[in-house]
Amino acid sequence: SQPFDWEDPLGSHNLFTEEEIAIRDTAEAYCQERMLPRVLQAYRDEYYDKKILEEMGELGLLGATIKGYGCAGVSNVASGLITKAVERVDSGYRSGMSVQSSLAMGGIEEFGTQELKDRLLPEMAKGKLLGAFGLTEPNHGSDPGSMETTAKPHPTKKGYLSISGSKTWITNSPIADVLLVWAKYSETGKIRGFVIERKDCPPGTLETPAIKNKTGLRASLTGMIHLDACPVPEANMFPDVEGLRGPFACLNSARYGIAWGVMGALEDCITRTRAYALERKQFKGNPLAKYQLVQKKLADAATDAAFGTLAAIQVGRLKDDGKTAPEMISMIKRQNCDKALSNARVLQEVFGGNAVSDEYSIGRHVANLFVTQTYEGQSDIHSLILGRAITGIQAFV
Ligand code: TGC
Ligand code: FAD
Repeated sequence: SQPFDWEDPLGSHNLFTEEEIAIRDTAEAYCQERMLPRVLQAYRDEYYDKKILEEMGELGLLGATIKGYGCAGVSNVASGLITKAVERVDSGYRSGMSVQSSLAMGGIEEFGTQELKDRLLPEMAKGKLLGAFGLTEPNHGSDPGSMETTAKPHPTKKGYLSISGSKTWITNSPIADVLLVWAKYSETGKIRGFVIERKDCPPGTLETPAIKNKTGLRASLTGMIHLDACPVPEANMFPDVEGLRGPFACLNSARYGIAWGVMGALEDCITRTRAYALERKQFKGNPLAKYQLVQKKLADAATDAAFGTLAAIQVGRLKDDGKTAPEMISMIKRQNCDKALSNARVLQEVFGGNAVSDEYSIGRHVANLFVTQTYEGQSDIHSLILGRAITGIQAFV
């Protein structure tokens, strides 16, 4: 028999290839040595160092599953391991990466013209061009199909469209060079994807103000996108996809990544709580870890982290084989985000008053994990997606 490893209780590392382990180790070394030392101050200052994406680009961590265009072309499990390593440090850093890799680069790779791919993807893979993904609007979050942003033929510029509308809660928008925006095309009334390049937008047609004073995800930049008759070349409209299938195809990859990432945040909570419980003594010099109630909290969290990781590996392998249904991704996104948040909230109790000090990081993870449960489909929305698949009856409306 083998000794029990509390850091990998169900031996998930046995399921990884040598290449996947090497990629994991590279990502973990970078995240622990270069990212972790920055996060406390960044979170306090609500500051996102955009050099992080460039550093990740140098290591081949951006758009990692994409084949060609200077991307690494690794398996979905390897990409999950990268995501988990980043989110072990902070969900905000993972957010910045997910938007760049899965949503912006992934969308261009899947639906963009060859010209857009050749021109944008190599620079995005290096982290030199930064991406954003604008689906949510002030009046339409869970129900993006009702969006009000429109694209219509430009009244004066031939070969151009004119896009007007507002998007909100958009990760990376204040610093993004390339904004993948979803809007209704006036000629058909259908949703289409548009690649908006900041450098080409005349003054006043594109504004991306930051949303300040957030209570979570403070080490990530979030903002709005205001478009006022913004001229966009017709060639920057995705040619072959219309309707919500376009944005949701990008979301399938990003939601899959979140299911992995939050397991990294939860594992960091477990590691920190275990260390604290072994160190802190109450009642006759006993460490907190001696008490059964504290042990149960750790046992619950370690179990959920191990189960969640195994489920993510399984979906990753199916994804590589082209055998995933979107509902599988809803299932692991919902389950892993809910379990990461609920366990982190319980583990927070073990720190007593010290949980309130940001030096202990547990409060930061709890605040971040609330956001992960909310974006890319709030958990109750994923319950309804699953409920629809189970019963055949939709309950959204
Ligand atoms: P519904 O009728 O369900 O579907 C409309 C069309 O879309 C297709 N579709 C999908 N295609 C691929 N993958 C999926 N997962 C798909 N889900 C749906 C569907 O087949 C249909 O196609 P067609 O060709 O027949 O038209 O549409 P609905 O309007 O009833 O949708 C309801 C609902 C609730 C499922 C959906 O709107 C939803 O998922 N809402 C949640 C919104 C959301 O996830 N927003 C995310 C914004 S981006 C973000 O949060 C980034 S955070 C990034 C970070 O910082 O990390
Ligand atoms: P609402 O849709 O108003 O929902 C509020 C509550 O009502 C939720 O609990 C929801 O589950 C519930 N609800 C809604 N409809 C139903 C129903 N039919 N039945 C039962 N319950 C229902 N969006 C982007 O496009 N790009 C980004 O990069 C991005 N980054 C984000 C970063 C951050 C920090 C945050 C907080 C959000 C980000 N979002 C982004 C937006 C995010 O996707 C939305 O917040 C999310 O989809 C929920 O939409 P909403 O906030 O409008 O909530």
